[in-house]
Amino acid sequence: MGNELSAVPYEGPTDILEGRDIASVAKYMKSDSCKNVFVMNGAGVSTSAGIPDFRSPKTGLYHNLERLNLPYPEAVFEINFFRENPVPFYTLARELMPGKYRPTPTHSFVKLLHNRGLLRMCYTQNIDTLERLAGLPDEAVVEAHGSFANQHCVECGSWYDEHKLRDQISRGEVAYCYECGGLVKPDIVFFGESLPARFHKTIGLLRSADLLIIMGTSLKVHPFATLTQLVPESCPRVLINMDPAGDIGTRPDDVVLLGKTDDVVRDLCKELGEDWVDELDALWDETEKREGACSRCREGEGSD
Ligand code: CNA
Repeated sequence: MGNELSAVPYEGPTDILEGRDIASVAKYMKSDSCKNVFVMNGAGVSTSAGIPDFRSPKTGLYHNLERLNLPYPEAVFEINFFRENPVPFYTLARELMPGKYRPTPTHSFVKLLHNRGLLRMCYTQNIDTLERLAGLPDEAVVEAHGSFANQHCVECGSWYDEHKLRDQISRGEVAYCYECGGLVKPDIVFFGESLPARFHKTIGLLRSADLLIIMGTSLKVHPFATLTQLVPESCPRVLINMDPAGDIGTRPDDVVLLGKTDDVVRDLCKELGEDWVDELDALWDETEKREGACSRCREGEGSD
């Protein structure tokens, strides 16, 4: 946490884009110069699915955690606090657990980038697995803060059954390891834990970025937020968010598009062409059929 950069907006001419607006971004995306697009997602891409983010005033999780009796809001995602008192996390997990939520049009936009052969990698801070439910293959996503897709004992590392944990979470019961009796938690990354190896292995790819699209994040959690610094200086960075974030706006080809991600990506698709809008709608329609399934159920290995 912390280390925010002070953002002094750049007001000089652009280098790569014609302008710092949505039409210029679309024009660049259609050009031969834009082949490797990277996406960074935060909680704001999932709020329209009904999943609260952390920091939005009134609706964010941190605002609504009083009932959990925490010493401070971040404690719910701290491994040492979890070892002492797992109940607040399990209470929250019941609300956040995947299977209840449908991907948003913003998730379908990322799938559309993939279908068009533009997406090189989608880095997400979200633990809701909605990128996968939108149809992105595993190799196109890095779940930088882990997900509910796997679960292990925090003491001995033994695997725990996904369906059993889901049942226990939905009943408000804490799960304990079959092997050593330690606490079980989904493989989501808590403050104080390392990010998955795949995050570290893939971040070098950002050096090849022609475009970085950052959506629905306050860019306050590190090291995730530092990904914005790893693309070349010449790579346009586009922030789609309700509020300004990080240092986006300080480089000549930074574009800040303030608004709801679902609305802005639709406007961007309109600029890209009618076929983009049609495909976006079709991809989002498909997500309705996938709603409500957990990963094993989708693969036909079990039932909810
Ligand atoms: P955050 O700090 O709560 O910031 C969210 C940002 O999104 C804010 O700047 C909001 O203004 C903005 N926002 C909210 N709704 C919209 C919208 N519809 N359109 C555009 N912008 C919007 O969340 P971050 O992701 O930056 O923080 C990182 C944390 C949040 C990670 O560790 C996640 O694990 C964690 N988180 C994940 C989920 C999830 O999986 N869906 C939910 C809540 C928190």
